[in-house]
Amino acid sequence: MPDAAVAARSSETTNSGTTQQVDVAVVGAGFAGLYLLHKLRKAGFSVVVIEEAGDVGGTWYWNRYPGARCDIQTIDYSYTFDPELDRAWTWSEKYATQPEILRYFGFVADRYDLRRDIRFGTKVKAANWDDSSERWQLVTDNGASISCRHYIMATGCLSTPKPPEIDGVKDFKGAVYFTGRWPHDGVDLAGKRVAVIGTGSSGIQSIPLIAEQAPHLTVFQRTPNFALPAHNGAPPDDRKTYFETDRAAYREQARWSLAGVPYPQETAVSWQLSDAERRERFEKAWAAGDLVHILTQLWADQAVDFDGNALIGKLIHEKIRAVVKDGETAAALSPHDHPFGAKRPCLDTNYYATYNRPNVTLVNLRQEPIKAITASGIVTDKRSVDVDVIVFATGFDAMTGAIMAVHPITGRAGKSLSNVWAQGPQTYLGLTVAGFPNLFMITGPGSPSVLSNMAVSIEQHVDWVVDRLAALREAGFTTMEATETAQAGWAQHMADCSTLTLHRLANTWYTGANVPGKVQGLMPYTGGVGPYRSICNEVVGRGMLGFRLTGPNVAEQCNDGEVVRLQPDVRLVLGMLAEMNLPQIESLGSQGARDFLTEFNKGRPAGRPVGEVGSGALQGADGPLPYRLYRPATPGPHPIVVYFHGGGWVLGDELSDDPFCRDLCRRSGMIVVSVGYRHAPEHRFPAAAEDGYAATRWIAEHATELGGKPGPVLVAGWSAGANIATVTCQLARDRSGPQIAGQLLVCPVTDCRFDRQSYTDNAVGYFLTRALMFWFWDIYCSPADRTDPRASPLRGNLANLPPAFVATCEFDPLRDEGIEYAEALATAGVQVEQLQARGHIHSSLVMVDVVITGVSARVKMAEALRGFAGLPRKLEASGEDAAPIAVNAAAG
Ligand code: N01
Repeated sequence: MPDAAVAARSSETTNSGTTQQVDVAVVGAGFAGLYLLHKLRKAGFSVVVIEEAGDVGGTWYWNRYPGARCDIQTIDYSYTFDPELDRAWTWSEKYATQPEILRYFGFVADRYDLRRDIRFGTKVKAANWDDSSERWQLVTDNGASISCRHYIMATGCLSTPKPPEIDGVKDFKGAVYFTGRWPHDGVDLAGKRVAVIGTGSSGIQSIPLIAEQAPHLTVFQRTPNFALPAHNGAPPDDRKTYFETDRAAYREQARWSLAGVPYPQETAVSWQLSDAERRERFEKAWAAGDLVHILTQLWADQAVDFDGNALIGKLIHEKIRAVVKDGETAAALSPHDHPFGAKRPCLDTNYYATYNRPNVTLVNLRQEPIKAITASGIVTDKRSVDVDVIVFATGFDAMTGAIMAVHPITGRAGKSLSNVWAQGPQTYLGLTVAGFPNLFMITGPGSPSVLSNMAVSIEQHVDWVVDRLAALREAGFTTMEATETAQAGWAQHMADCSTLTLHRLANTWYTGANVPGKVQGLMPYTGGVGPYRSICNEVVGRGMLGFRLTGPNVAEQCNDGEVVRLQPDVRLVLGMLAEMNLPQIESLGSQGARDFLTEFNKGRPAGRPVGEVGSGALQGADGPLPYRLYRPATPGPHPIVVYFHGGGWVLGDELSDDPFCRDLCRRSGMIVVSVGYRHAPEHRFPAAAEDGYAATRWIAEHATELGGKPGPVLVAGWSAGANIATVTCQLARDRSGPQIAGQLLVCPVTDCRFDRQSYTDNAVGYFLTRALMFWFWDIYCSPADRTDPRASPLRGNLANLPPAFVATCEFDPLRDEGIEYAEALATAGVQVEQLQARGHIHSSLVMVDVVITGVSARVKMAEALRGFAGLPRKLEASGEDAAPIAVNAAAG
């Protein structure tokens, strides 16, 4: 239906008695509500929008404080659903002011004649699901109640200001304002002594302007926040040119990006760049004045690695010191308690310079908490500040507040949403809640929402929901409800995603930590906009996976299950590999496969620095073998780990697991010697096994020369390398040495049988395939030899072997033989620790700095090695282990 026709089409809304009957009711006439109304009408639904405010605009209707602007460039902060609308509006600035944004919403409302279906000045007081009519019944505070088939919350994420939580506010005789509810006719601050409490985005945007108007401003800061200059002005040329050259491509790239803004994925990691290169990147980002740029484009590990992130914090501290003249004030303004980006950074105009003004005072509440507000001002532990005006820029009960605080919502069997969410929000896709049929949330908790360009996320949600409603109607279904299984799976996926980022290290409104008593947990989805979109599409592609659909004249449909079981980064890696359309390795021949592996490894991030890397030759079973040695930066001598790389006894060399060897060396604080053992088909069974044993013996005998600790060594390996490592332990026991203190086996090959369940479940699709394992075995070992314990160690004598740590991965053909081996070792009386890595594939744990969710497993492996060597299991506490400090410990 063309847009013009939509605008002209009359609403099908009818009033029956005092109840307004509609297909869909929407709460909120902001960014999401307006598009919902338009799209639902276009799909032929009757709709009413309920809006508390007097006009459209949502958050932009309420947040009118001085300096309010968007912090995503307006070129990106726009509707894209109608190319004609996109062309019809041109923003005047890179970051539009609140009045201009509000004008934009008015323009959109007029263009599609939206206001006629919006009930302004109206609040929903209660929403109850009625099972018999399969409709939501809404009670309002103004006019008719509403009966609707579907109920959609387009209430925004930051719409419920949180109370001040400071004693004495009511006693204050002056004026009190909240940035989130700023008076529409403005506030005259001339001649007024003003206090601002709060230094989040609202405080940081308003403080410079308030300081220009008021004779004196006192800022009460509890937590300093990172702020960077917006450099507002005309939209930047590079962006504008790309946009105007190919608007469709620009918008599409944004839709599939991580943050909803068309930036590529950065690939260079911080330790690959020199100090000068990092500084250059940082200065460019600082000059760009773009939050998404600085949050994503510095280096690949900035948001996922504590050390990579800390580099940015230091550079920003320098900037603050360069601007703020008073050293103590500069120090107080410099954030030290959270990683950059873990709390939302702010875009500012003259924020830090404002503290050089003689009429501005900063009060550091970490040193002098607020005791109370009195009739004349604010009293801290150390002083009393008399003011005429207090501005609370203290933030919002974010994400859940916007849904729960609005009104009671009662779903199936009288369940209240507040009770269901008592321990934190539970949703499927951030869009729906089990037990609440036909209830939808736009940018709800569990969706990318506030960690993305909201414009892009809102459009995706609205499109997905309205398309589903239309498809439901088409198929004769009247209800749609998430299942408990799907919802629990989403919670697990959310938790997996959150381990990828550093958000867990900050107390923020993202986690609910800003509201005393609120259950804490990361609420937005951290997996990224593009991946989220592909998951939503997958739900539809797999027959509405995780939803129960019912209707009066159709059979119930329920494809129950979890949409994502893989770890999020593993899913991304597999997606990228699928896009590369790689050849089947076994089709390349052994040399071709080796060349392929060499090329493939060039694309992975460089391994992290260790104290020293050396190489040399050692004595194998039948001549010299190359080795690579990784030495920790700490003073030695260190215990030695003899490492065997993966590659099915056919591929790889002493360099091919370089990042993993470096990681083991750094985390364990031990020397790692990676052995270049001989490969099939040139050297078939038992060459690799015998080389493994000989190399271990040689290394143990030459430990002192290698700078290692004399005495028992440790062995480790991945895949076929783990097979060699454990075979070496059996041979060392049977051949009187060398002494081995422990074995680390990562996804080991332990047996030649292919009939275990994991070979069937994971035959294809997870990089190591069943066909590839067949090929490796065929090249390495004749069928007659395969039952030899030097090929299939599971068939050997397992008694009196060194203690073992066995790691297996859920989506690996080798999973079950690894688990069986660990169990058999334990039965034989060997001390064994097992780690079954959920959601991982065969190569996950060695893909250091690509599969970040493998970190906890890598930590455990290193700890196990240290335990085997008789060292304390933990090397040292890293900043990552530190818990964020409690922000709400004391009022103020
Ligand atoms: O709120 P905030 P906001 N005593 O929660 C402090 C979006 N936004 O309105 O950090 C003393 O960030 C609190 O201290 P602490 C944007 O996404 C966008 O500024 O809890 N202080 C903090 O300093 C943003 O992130 C724009 O220790 C108290 C401040 O108040 C989100 O909205 C503009 C306190 C609250 O900061 C929220 O921003 C504005 C107490 N009792 C907002 N309670 C754009 O540019 C709280 N604080 C688009």
